[in-house]
Amino acid sequence: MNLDRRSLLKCVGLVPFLGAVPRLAWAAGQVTTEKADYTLRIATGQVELAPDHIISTTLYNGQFPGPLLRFTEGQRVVVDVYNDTDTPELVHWHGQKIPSDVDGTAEEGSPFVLAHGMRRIAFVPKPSGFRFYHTHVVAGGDLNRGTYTGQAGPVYIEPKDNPGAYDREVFLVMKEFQPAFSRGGDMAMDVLTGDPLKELQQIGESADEEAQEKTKGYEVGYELFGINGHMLGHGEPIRVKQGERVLFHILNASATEIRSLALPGHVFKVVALDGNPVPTQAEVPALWLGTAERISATVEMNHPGVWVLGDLSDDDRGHGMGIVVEYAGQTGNPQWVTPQPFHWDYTQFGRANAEPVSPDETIEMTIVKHNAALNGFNQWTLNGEAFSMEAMKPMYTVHEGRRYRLKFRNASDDIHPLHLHRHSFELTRIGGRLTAGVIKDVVMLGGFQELEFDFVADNPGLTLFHCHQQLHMDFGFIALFNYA
Ligand SMILES: [Cu+2]
Repeated sequence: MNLDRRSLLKCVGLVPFLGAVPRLAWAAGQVTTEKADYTLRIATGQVELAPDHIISTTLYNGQFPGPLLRFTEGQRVVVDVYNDTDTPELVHWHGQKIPSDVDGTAEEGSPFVLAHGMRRIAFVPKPSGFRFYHTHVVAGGDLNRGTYTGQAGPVYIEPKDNPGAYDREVFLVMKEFQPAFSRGGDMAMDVLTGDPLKELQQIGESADEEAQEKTKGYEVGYELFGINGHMLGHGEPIRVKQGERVLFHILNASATEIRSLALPGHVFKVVALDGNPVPTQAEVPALWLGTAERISATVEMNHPGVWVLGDLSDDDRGHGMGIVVEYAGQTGNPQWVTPQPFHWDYTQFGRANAEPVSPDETIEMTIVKHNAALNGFNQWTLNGEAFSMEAMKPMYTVHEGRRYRLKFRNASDDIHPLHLHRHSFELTRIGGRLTAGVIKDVVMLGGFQELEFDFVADNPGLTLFHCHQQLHMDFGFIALFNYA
């Protein structure tokens, strides 16, 4: 099948790197006896989601999530990555402004960590805040590859000065396991503010009519769900005291899904999105996170009891997507109360009435889904072009120092978590509203909606843009940016 051929081609494409990779690793050993700050070992291992649900997948250091890596902004870090698996791997440092060769993507030219090989990676971490690391290989039709595995772990880059007013930090990594293909078509979720645009619906309808396949392509569903590698009710609860202020750092490490989180009787004060402090620390009853998004939020523990901190989806929570919050001295079964319907609006965290800065240039991308066009998988095109992993051709050339506005037009009903590598961007328009000051590296684009964000070309080198939904990325939803 096409997929196998493609992954084979990728391995063949590796050959030119074969000489370079060991030399780099060796050179590091020769020049210095510097010890690595961290070692990551990629290998198959087991995760005990619950005593009767022990799963096997690829992990970092035999655990899920991978170890919390704490870096200091601006202080160089050395990470040794060992790959004990039979296939080449890539570790991507998500949300960091670092060079292309260490960012960890094939499209940007980062060398693979070869099967049963190692690579020493060194970079200066920035910007500060909550980031993460994860594999960046193509999974295609192989649900044992890419972000379907357990290869994800949190990174916290300590700022030079820490403004956080909280009693303690809790890191939560939301993740599904036991993926399987389904062909039911995915459920459209009423998550984001803003209305669908007629014009985009019409483009989507024409694509549907042109498609040879009348059914929608494969989607991925999951059997088991968990937070920090434990199904709800298993693993240690989060133990809190009345009056405490807890800072949660929440990561959606899903390969494909959008997640939500609520704690009955409590509100979240959002202090940072994707690790970047927000201009307006709005309080919300629930959080929504697209694939790879992070939210840092404080919660005042002022409602004693034993509670479920869980996903709004009854089905997913029922299959494990939650964790127990237990106040000191409280006992009993954890309680869940479904909150009122709530739409996620990024602009509430922006600067009120702010006009975004004018860009030097605007690039428009129209996103179209071609039902089941690739062996039963949906194909994705940006302005009519699906990215080719064989050609790896840059689509846009940017000039250092210029401010670019990317305008996305989504002619599909899917929500897309759009991700730009090696740069942060500022939201300027979403759901029909102007905004400023919200700095992110992933943002959800609603079905048949438009979205605009700006980025300054301030980190020369090949730069990958893609949808973080693994199925979308692997089947065309990628654009590569080159610097002039
Ligand atoms: Cu997508």
